[in-house]
Amino acid sequence: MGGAVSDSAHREMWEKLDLDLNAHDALLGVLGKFYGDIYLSQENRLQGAEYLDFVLSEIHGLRIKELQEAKAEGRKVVGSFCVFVPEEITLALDAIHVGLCAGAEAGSDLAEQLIPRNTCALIKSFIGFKLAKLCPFLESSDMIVGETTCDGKKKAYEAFNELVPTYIMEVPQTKSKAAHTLWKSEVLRYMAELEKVTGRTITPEKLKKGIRTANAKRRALQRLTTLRAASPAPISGRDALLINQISFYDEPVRFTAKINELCDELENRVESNEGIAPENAPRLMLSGCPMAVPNWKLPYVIESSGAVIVGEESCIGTRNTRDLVDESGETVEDMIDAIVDRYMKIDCACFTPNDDRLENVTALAKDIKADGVIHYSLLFCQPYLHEALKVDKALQAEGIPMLSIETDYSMEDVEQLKTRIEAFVETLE
Ligand code: BJ8
Repeated sequence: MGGAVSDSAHREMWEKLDLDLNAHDALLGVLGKFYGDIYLSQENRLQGAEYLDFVLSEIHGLRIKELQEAKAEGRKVVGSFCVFVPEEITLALDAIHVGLCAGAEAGSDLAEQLIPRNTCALIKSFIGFKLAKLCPFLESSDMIVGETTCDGKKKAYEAFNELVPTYIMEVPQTKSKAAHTLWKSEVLRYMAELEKVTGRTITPEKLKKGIRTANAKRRALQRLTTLRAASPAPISGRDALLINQISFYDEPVRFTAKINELCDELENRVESNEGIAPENAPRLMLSGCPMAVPNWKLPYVIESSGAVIVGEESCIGTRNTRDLVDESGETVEDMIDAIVDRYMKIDCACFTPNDDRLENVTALAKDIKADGVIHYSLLFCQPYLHEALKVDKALQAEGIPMLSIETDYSMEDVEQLKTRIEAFVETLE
């Protein structure tokens, strides 16, 4: 990230996007240092990690330049905060789909002027990034899509909409038949709106291609999940999380090819029994809220305690990659139905009841041979805090120990987290 700061062409681009250059320089400086300490300091990393380092170093540089070039050619950029926004449709309309969730504290104090203090760090962060003029993805977006998931987000979008027009998708709260019908109408409404924004029309061919591109990306990430079941673990949890995070920013076809290459390398490692951590290192699974870039605090603390993370049950993890869209549909109607079915399987804690998640968490923990689970909730996140209790019970029934962590983006609790995690890891050894 440090390299991008010195590039004058990038600075000009950021200026055009009306970023606050000084604040942005400071952010990139801090992130560069953070990345160096957490990522570049790892030993025995994969060669394929060069791709991850490059994407991260240019995430506000070359990738934003690519977005500007695409926009100059008439393509549109859609920014979203939730994995419920159907990427297949965005791709079918030749638009670019990017994630806008933010994982840094910068700007959070400004956000507190618009939303209550006891709001989760993820929400404060995206509002703060807008107010502090720090996010080039947000400033490049032609359409920003919010959604009715948790109460915190729903109400925050009302405030956010005053800063920047925000299109809201109504995500149902149950998995009933009526909810399914509502979601289908919302998917169709999104499609119609994006057709207007892009000036293009959906065709069966384009939608099929969009479905295949999104599925291929998910398949590459599924491959990664499967390879991590090997013992010793062939890749660190930090790098695997980074791969999932990058999946929200990079061009999907390039990303898929690079991750498949990286998985080839992992396969060789697994075959030669080579691991990133010793074979007897406790294997932990993370479960809970999504971890947006650059929220690497907890994985770093966990992996510094001698454990290795072998899976993430979150929207920046398997919750977003587990299910594919059926590819057999030939008409737009059939394909939309397949998209609706796939998205209704997402087991976000905003649904009630949400028993599927309990089954999915225990199944994943067993599949990837986790010795224990760390449940991660952001402070003030009601949906995941409630479910932490249920997940604990479900895991206990399977004899899998769980530690529940509640934290935010600040570094103040690092020592306290270390103590708790080290004690948990010791019980697993
Ligand atoms: S589908 S998990 S991406 S809503 S952490 S903002 S829930 S108070 S992020 Fe999510 Fe979509 Fe669900 Fe996934 Fe609210 Fe909790 Fe904050 Fe959260």
